[in-house]
Amino acid sequence: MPRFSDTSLQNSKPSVARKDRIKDPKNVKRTIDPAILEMLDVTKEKNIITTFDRWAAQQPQCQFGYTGICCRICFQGPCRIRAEEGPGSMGICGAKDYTIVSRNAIRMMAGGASAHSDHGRHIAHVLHAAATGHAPDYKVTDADKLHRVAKRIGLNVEGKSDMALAKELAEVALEDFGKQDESPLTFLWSTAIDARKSKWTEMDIVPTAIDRSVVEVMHRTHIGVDADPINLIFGGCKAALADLAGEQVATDMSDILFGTPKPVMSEANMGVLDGDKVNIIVHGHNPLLSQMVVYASKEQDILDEVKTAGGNGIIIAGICCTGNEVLMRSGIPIANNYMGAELVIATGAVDVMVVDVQCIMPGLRNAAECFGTKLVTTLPISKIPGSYHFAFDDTRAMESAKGIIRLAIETFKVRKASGKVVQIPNYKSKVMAGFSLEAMMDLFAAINPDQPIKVLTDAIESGEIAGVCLLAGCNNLAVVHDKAHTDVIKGLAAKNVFMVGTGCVMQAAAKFGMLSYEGVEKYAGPGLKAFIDRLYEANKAKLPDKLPLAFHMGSCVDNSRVANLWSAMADQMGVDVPKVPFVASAPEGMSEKAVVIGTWVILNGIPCHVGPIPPLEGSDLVWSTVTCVANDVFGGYFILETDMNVAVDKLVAALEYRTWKLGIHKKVAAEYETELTGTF
Ligand code: NFS
Ligand code: SF4
Repeated sequence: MPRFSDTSLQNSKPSVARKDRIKDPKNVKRTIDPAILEMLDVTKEKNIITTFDRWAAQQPQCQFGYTGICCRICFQGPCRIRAEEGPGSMGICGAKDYTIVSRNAIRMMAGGASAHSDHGRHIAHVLHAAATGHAPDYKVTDADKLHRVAKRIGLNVEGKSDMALAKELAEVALEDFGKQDESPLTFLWSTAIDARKSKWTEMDIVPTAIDRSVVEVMHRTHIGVDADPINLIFGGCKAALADLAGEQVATDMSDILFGTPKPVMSEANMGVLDGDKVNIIVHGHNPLLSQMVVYASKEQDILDEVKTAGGNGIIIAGICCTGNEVLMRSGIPIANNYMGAELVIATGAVDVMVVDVQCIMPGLRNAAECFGTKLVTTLPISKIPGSYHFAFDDTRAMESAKGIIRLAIETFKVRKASGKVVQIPNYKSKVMAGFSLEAMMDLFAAINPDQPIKVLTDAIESGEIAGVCLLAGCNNLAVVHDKAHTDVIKGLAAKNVFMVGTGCVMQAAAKFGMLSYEGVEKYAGPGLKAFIDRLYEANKAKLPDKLPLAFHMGSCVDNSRVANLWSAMADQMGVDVPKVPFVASAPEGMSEKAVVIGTWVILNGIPCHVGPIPPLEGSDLVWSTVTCVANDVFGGYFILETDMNVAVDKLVAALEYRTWKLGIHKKVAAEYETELTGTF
């Protein structure tokens, strides 16, 4: 039997020493986005501070915090690990580096799980309210999806009206948050494959209620509870699986309420704005608000008011994941990703930026004030001093959304009357998005109607493509904005890796022409190009354009769609997920949500690259647990690597290793006429 030849890339050390990681730290122009570069000149000239200035001002950053060995869990602290041995090697309570690092890490996971799941809970509540007549502006838009999800979780669908079924479904979803029994979460158990479920059960990390898993993390990390790093990390793993369930709830409920995405064309970057129109930016995460603003912008009374105000029309554009939600379902353009939010305001063309929750920089308020933009917060848990607060009322959603648009129309009038010139950088790229799992399967079904997913797995087994990579995550100025994302995408494309993605990385891809066929022509290796062309040829009649280089699957909660994709691949191949040639990369990961997603990606058995190094280096034990031991236990592990070329090599090596191993298993199974091994 041949041995796998190149193991040099299977190591857990980042290739760049800590002191050399932040290149050119005081340079404010840490981006390759031409629109942001143009706007940074404007903010500099006008003396307006943006996140790019604040990053430079924070350099150099504290190395205790950077490596995770600062503890502030009780206020005897902060305690920092300052020595290898003696009293300085522990916190005041005696906590060692590994306890401090793992406690901090799992609190990040709990934060991420809370954010995603609370978002999911809100949507489940609204579905319930819609089904019981309390939120009349929302309805079941995708009854097929409602039925599919209901059947998946084991509800009897016969003879029930859509509304009755929606109510029942929402109730089951809501139970997953707070039930008190010991049964697994319905929204986790109804999607994972059996081999993963046994693994998680064996490891005792199966969450029984989403909220409880978060509370348990907060409890066990209180001073003087859990000090065992492995036990702590396993507690974090439970919260991570709860997060996956919360994301699944968010995705399923959003599709039912607003429709399951299908391929759609749009555009990305600041050039989508138009100074003669009323410009509204939706920024944040929850489609309950943004989708309603989109609906409201099409109402006749609103269109008439825009006209009367002298507007040439109305533009809604998105930032961050709520932008992804409305791009996927309504083709709403992308103005920028997380890091560009203040610079979009600096165009002077934004009349209202309306936000809900998550990844909304408090610094936006300053930019908004300087450029005459009204920053509008909408939810009780997310307010920013100095901004406007318009309480968004689910029970009168359309009226709330119209109120926000009317504020934009008023601001537009003031902008026009003042004769203020706007400066909109002339950059935008064509985008194809809308690839829900259903849309992907539909593409595959045009080639193989009986077993659509086999189109993807066959392409891997034949060597046409090297495997699949999930591109996920945020922006982080520890790397050069959008450069890390685009470098990873270019590198993987050249190596024939099929890419799906979510979140702010997809907005980077969108801005740089990688969500259109232009990206295929420029960057795809021959196998990947042949595969994408073949998919297009089979689906030509129903597609609005040629297919893109990377397939946009939605917002960050829609990573659940990607988990469903690899589960479908594993199922078809008859193996556990760690055998599937599938990897993940968050080249610019930053948020607690990214930490928790990365964790459940690993628990699913997928190697996961993160570009900026998370605060784990302060404990060798924790570092080797997440980069090596995790692989033995779950089949997934973190690849923490700041050099994007090396990261691409490591990701491709991980895919090649899996394909090689799968080949061996197949050979053995054929030789001995046995089943493929179900373990890894
Ligand atoms: Ni995900 Fe999407 Fe962007 Fe990161 Fe923030 S918006 S939810 S957390 S920064 S990708
Ligand atoms: Fe220090 Fe322990 Fe308190 Fe942390 S919990 S701040 S290590 S005394």
